[in-house]
Amino acid sequence: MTHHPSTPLFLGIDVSTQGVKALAIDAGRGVVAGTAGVHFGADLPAYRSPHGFLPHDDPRVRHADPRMWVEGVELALQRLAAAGVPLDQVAGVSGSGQQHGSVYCGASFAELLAGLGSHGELVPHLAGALSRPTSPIWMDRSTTPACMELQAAFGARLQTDTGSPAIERFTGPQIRTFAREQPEAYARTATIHLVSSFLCSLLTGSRAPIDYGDGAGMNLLNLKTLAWDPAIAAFTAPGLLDRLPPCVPSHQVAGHLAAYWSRFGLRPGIPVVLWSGDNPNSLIGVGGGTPGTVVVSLGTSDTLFAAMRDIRTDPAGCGHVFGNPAGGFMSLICFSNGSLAREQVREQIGADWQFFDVEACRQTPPGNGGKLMLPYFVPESTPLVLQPRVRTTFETATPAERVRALLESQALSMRLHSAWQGEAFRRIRVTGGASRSAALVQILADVFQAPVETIAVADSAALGAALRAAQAVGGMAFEELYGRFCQSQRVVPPRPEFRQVYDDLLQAYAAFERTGA
Ligand code: XUL
Repeated sequence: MTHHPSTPLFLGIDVSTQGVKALAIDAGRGVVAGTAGVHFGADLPAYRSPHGFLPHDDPRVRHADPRMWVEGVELALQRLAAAGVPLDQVAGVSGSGQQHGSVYCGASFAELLAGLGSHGELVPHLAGALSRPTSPIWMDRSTTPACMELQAAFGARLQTDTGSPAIERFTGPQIRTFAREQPEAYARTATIHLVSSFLCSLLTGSRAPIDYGDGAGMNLLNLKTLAWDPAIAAFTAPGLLDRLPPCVPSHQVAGHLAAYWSRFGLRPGIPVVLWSGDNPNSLIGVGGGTPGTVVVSLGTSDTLFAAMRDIRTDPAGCGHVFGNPAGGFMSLICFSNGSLAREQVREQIGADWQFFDVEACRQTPPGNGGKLMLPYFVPESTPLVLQPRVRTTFETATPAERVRALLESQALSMRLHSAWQGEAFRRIRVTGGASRSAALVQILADVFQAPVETIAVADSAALGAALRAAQAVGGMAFEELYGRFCQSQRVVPPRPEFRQVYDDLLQAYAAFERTGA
């Protein structure tokens, strides 16, 4: 169906692990004008990356070919135009990249950008402009020695100043590892980009800055000064500060769309707003950019993120702090055993989802007689548990009690491990597959004593990028945009009569986790 916009369109492009999503919004009318997707494995098989990364003998090594991301963006734009979205009506564009991944550009990358389009297709010229042919992505776990060295050199300051302790997938440890293992290639590197700033540079035809949202996922940005930390950068790799683009607020215009992109129907010269990471973009895409809302995404692993007014860091070292594209900061806490654990328990008791999501909690009371479970079927990030192991406070339990023990423990863990933010959560927004579970939604409301809103925002990162473009270029307020694009479907209120039950159970859970995790 052809879309006839009455107001300008804004475009969000999300380059994630598995593929690319392009999404155009008519911000004035509050409608999504169209979306198009590309799956790297299925649509770009020549890159031999069925899951978005290159196979490697060492399972800790996870790299992707950055040309695949660019080709994915081009194909997504073609498909969006083919779907009838009038790309010539787009007035501003922004994007989202999987976080932490880094792209190593040689000196000729600047020339490639300056002459964008004068040599025809972009992708065939990219390889010659890179000093490292592949990019480590967030799934890479091969940098433990670099993390230990950073930690030994800076101790607690690393976390209090950059928002996270040294983390394998974060860009600083990745850069340190590369500079040491391939010093010549590092010496040939003129600029190190994140996935987000790399693609933004290709759109504008000039070196794009990194935004505070994605920049905070590098173990390099000092959140107190909002500048690269000179001492940490110098320790990470020689001459690193000269190789990093500046880090600036997310709402800045990076530049104007290069003429190259007119081949897809876009108007050259439209403003390109800085790209950011997928999690900061999702915060905006689900309407969570204002402090007071906590967003819980219930997927294979569960993630919890929330806007924060001031910088605070997790004393346990599990949660991360990134820049919030709407201003201030945001948390990101990952619970690895999310639906993964829910699936395991459901299989163990041989129940269907109707029983798991509804019946089990009808048959059992809130508090469950103190039955709790530490459901570490795989290694857990929050709290940090390296050896997977499931523990319970009980020896025998009915299937229904087991389900409640799992769900209550998961919700209590979220409350316990997000308390460091010091934010009173006035509402919880849930997304993801398991938000269909009536039981889990009610338990979250009761445990946090806050209303839970279910939202049906598909493609939250791409939508967040489009909303950011509308805010920065179209001059619309985020609150207004949230009202138009991020409405809740259902609101489940907390039941005050169970406040005490869960305050008490939280203490019991914390004690059990301390001894059992
Ligand atoms: C966040 C993280 C992932 C990536 C890819 O720290 O590693 O969420 O951003 O989605």
